[in-house]
Amino acid sequence: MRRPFRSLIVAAAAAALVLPLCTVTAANATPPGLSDADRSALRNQAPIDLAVGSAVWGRQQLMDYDPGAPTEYQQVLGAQFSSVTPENDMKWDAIHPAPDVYDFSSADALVAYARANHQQVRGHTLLWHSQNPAWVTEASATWTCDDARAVLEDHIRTVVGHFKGEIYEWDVANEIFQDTWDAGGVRLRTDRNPFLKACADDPVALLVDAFRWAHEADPDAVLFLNDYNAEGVNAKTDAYYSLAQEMLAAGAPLGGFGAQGHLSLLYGFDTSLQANFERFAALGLQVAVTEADVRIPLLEGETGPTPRQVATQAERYDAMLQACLNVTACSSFTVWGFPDANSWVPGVFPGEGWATILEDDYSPKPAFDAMLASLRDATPGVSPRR
Ligand code: 9MR
Repeated sequence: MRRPFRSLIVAAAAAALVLPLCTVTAANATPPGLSDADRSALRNQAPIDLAVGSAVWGRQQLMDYDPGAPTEYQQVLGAQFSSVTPENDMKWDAIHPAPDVYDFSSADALVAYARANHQQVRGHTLLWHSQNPAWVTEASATWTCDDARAVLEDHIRTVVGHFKGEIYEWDVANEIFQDTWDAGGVRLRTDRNPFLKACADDPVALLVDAFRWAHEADPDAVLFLNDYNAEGVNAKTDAYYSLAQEMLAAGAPLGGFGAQGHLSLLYGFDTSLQANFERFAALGLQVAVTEADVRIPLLEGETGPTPRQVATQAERYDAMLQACLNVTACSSFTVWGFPDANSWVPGVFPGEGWATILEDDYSPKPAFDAMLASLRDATPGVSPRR
């Protein structure tokens, strides 16, 4: 059974453009102007201090955007979400393909789309071991720390400066810690991250400066550390907690900690997410769920998940959202793309899939319904959490 969801989308998109979301603040108030379509939109049910976002690949989805004739995907993105994250468009290989070449074309298209749809933009990402262009990989073989610093400073100042005033949160440093199962255990990625490698003698000094450069280029953006397997209280998040304290003590303009939230039903759910968020919030940081998806191991011969798997997926998405709602420092909750046809999961995890909150025809899955219900319960109407 499918609800008549798609027919509501256009009306919800239109309402999102005209409704001043912050005018209704009383608890339990349902804004009189909200139609059924508005009540079916995540962005309209979220607290006014919580952005609800999705990753989107601007190059593939938004280059042809015409506000007068949006594609169905573009309508859903605008109707449901108050925030967008470039899934790939602001990564080094996309935006800085050659030493003296910056290509902002697809990221600019994404920012223009977000503006037209009254959405905020999460910047992603400035310092990462992955998706670096060949010229970085090649040059870094002989980098001194000063060389690496010069390249990184130019990149951060140029990219953050280009989008100054357009980005509310930046993932400055992404996945900079190894995992417990990596050789050497949980420690900064001084082997695989070319910048940390060149500055392995004092990688924290590089991180502090990376945050400083970003802050100088856009003082209004909140600057995040971001990682996977960083939901609960564990060895990796312990390392982040120590690093955050060290960076703050050194005066770094660190503003947030992001747990990506890439979950799989092959593993259990760590219920310490809220406790983890609370300890980072106690340092004065914002927290966020930045890349939520819940992939399902699909049984051989089956075309889709079992009802039990579907229900468990909904519980996991909802549990992450609940942890965020329960911590007022949680400023954004972002799902990592939709629908399943756009998900990164099948290409990387053979046998797993069905990871997003919308079906390929954009009808809502139980995970979507659970999230919508939680947003409503937490803040009936559009009232704030605090
Ligand atoms: O979803 C992204 C996919 O399209 C890219 O091919 C991939 C390349 O590494 O990166 C994916 O996004 C990642 C994100 O940037 C950082 N956290 C993990 C995400 C999933 O791999």
